[in-house]
Amino acid sequence: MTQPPQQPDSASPPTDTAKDARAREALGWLHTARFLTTAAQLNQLPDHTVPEIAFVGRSNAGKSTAINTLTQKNQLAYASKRPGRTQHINLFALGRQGQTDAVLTDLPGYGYAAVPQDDKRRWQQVMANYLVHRENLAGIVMMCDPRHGLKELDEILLEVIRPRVEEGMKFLILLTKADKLTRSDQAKALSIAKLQAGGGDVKLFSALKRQGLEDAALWLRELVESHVPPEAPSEESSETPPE
Ligand SMILES: Nc1nc2c(ncn2[C@@H]2O[C@H](COP(=O)(O)OP(=O)(O)OP(=O)(O)O)[C@@H](O)[C@H]2O)c(=O)[nH]1
Ligand SMILES: [Mg+2]
Repeated sequence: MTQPPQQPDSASPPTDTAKDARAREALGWLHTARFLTTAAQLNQLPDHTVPEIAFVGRSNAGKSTAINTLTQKNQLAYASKRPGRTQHINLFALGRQGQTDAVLTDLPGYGYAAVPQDDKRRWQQVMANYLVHRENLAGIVMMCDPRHGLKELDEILLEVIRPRVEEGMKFLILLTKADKLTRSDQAKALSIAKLQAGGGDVKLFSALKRQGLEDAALWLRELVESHVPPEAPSEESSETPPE
């Protein structure tokens, strides 16, 4: 006897959840990433109002690799086994149909011992100025290798951005290279980092295993969708209006 065609069971959970669809949309949006520009100092940064999201963290933490994985573009940001590879602020535009609706910035890592003291200081200053004063900075993703935990320079950076986070700027700690930890060490690292995050979110991430990819993509997408641009300066004409 032939079986009647199966009716969808309304009690069973949907196979394609709304979250999956949102994550696919977010990853598709990230895949529109293209190189925008590179800046050695702040006055070389483009003047735009779209929300910017900065990837910060110690040298070798995996910032450039995370950007490449999230955008599914292997050569976009320069990743390398040798620490200290990213030496400028690199900006990548996001948005469909050639429109830019957000920008990701890949910042040089800090804490790399082989960099001369003066260069280190100069960069720390540039970075602090960028994080504190960049008006359209809407979010910060701090990459941290959970095998080392948050180090002194990470803590200093958290202090630097604290006033902006208190004003509502979004902040995420991504625990990178999660593939190097066992499940139970991942869980431990997550709870420790949550205690240290001071109001920020914390997520596990592995570029190698693509772990946490969808969650990170959703975080970025939701940040951009909820971003309220800073008020534009009032357009007062220098000419006297007609009487
Ligand atoms: N196992 C593993 N290795 C990773 C992962 N992400 C990055 N790496 C490796 O870590 C090294 C450093 O990665 P980068 O992305 O260049 O690190 P970065 O933070 O951009 O470094 P700087 O530009 O020096 O600040 C590379 O050898 C990557 O292949 C990961 O999720 N898992
Ligand atoms: Mg890099």
